[in-house]
Amino acid sequence: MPAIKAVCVLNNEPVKGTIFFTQEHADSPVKVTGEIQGLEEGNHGFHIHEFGDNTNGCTSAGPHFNPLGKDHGAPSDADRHVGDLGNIVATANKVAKVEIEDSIISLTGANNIVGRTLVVHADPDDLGKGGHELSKTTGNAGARIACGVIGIAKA
Ligand SMILES: [Cu+2]
Ligand SMILES: [Zn+2]
Repeated sequence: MPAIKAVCVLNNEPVKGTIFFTQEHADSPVKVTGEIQGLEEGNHGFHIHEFGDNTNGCTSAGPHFNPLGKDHGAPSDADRHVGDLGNIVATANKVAKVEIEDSIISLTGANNIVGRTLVVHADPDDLGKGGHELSKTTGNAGARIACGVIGIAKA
């Protein structure tokens, strides 16, 4: 069977980019790759939110994709939302190169992220450890500055 592929285009002036998702088999990790431009230098929360709904902009995407009812956390934590992909890092030229491998998200089955929304935040995700009232739900990552629905890509 060929690899499963999905793609998300972000086009939210001034933040733009394309992110690719590839999974060799149903039980393989998902490789998340691509580049996002127009970001302030530093860390930016990077999550899959529950709904593929952008009717009212990124707000309509709802909370982090969390089918198991867990707390927000770091990608490496056992206690995390399925949608918790941590932070991406923009350099001084405002570009973040994304190269993540994650074993919790999937492109098939119960943790399937296809049809949901990828969100980039204004602020760093504190990975559940910031002690803020929002740390355990959103990582206190601030505004949703870019988002796009994840779709099926040509194999
Ligand atoms: Cu988010
Ligand atoms: Zn989360």
